Amino acid sequence: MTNMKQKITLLLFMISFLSWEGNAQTQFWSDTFEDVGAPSSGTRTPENDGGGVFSTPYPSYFARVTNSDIDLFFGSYSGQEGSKFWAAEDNDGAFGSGNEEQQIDFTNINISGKTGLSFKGLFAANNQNAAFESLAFGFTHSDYIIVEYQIDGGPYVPLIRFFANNSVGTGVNNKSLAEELSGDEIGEGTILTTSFGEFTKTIPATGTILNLRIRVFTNGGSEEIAFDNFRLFEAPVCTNPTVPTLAASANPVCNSASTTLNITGTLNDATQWAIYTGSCGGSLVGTTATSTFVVTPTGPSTTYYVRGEGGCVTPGSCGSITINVSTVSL
Ligand SMILES: [Ca+2]
Ligand SMILES: [Ca+2]
Ligand SMILES: [Ca+2]
Ligand SMILES: [Ca+2]
Repeated sequence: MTNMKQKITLLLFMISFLSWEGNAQTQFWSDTFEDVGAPSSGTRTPENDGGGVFSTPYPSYFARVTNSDIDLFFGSYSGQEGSKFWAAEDNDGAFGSGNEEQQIDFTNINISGKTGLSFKGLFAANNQNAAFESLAFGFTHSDYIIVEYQIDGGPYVPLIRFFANNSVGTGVNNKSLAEELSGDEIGEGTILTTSFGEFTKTIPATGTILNLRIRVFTNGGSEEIAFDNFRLFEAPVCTNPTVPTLAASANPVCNSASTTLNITGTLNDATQWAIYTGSCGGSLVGTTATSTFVVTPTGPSTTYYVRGEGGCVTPGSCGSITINVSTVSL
């Protein structure tokens, strides 16, 4: 019984591993906002980086910071990547009227040949004292975080947006930024807190050059916003091999003689052709990455089964050929 359980557990493990491998996500870009290697490629261009005329800890700012650089209503942010992140508070206090919205552009990110794109980022905000407004509740403006992407000079498309979740003027998690999912500038999704939370969004597009931008609107004290560790991932599509057609340089062959199998097909993402006898996936005779393979069939006939294997592919059907062996002794 235990043995059977172990076998089932092993089988389930192998199945989950195989299906995970098929959808493997590979990170190809990041901006950690640390001092070195950020962003990993392309260019980060912030509208401002600092606290206006003030010295640290900034009371109002749009800047790449550590916790000690900024004057927070609640102590400090937690859960950031590394030590530095980007933070914003009271943008017009720092940079003057008309600068309530501050922006960072992340440009010239190469996505050529990449598929299955997705974005991950860490976001945080003050959720302690009901700081943020939305036009949807009759206030004069909306505070927000909006991340958008653009591919090959096309229009900017929203990726993730955060707006105030209600108009209750006191208490934790009131007038707090939450993910906006319905288009009404009211956040009803996950509420941002003082501990960075990770959000993932798929980018249902492909192209050559991708630009990201983040727009942050904050115009009051305690309207404290932060973000960190933006990343882009690809999940390469795996293309299975074609089912090959087989021919032999000689058929029938004499007893103990060899013949060359000619394999006509396309490996795609497979790495080699596997040649079997007995059945497809049966007894492995050998493998080749070329289009030929020499076999020595046994009489009265031997059937060879060939399919592409290796890499990300799931082994499928075989092409087959039966080689007859002449019984005439020479
Ligand atoms: Ca503050
Ligand atoms: Ca960081
Ligand atoms: Ca909404
Ligand atoms: Ca505001």
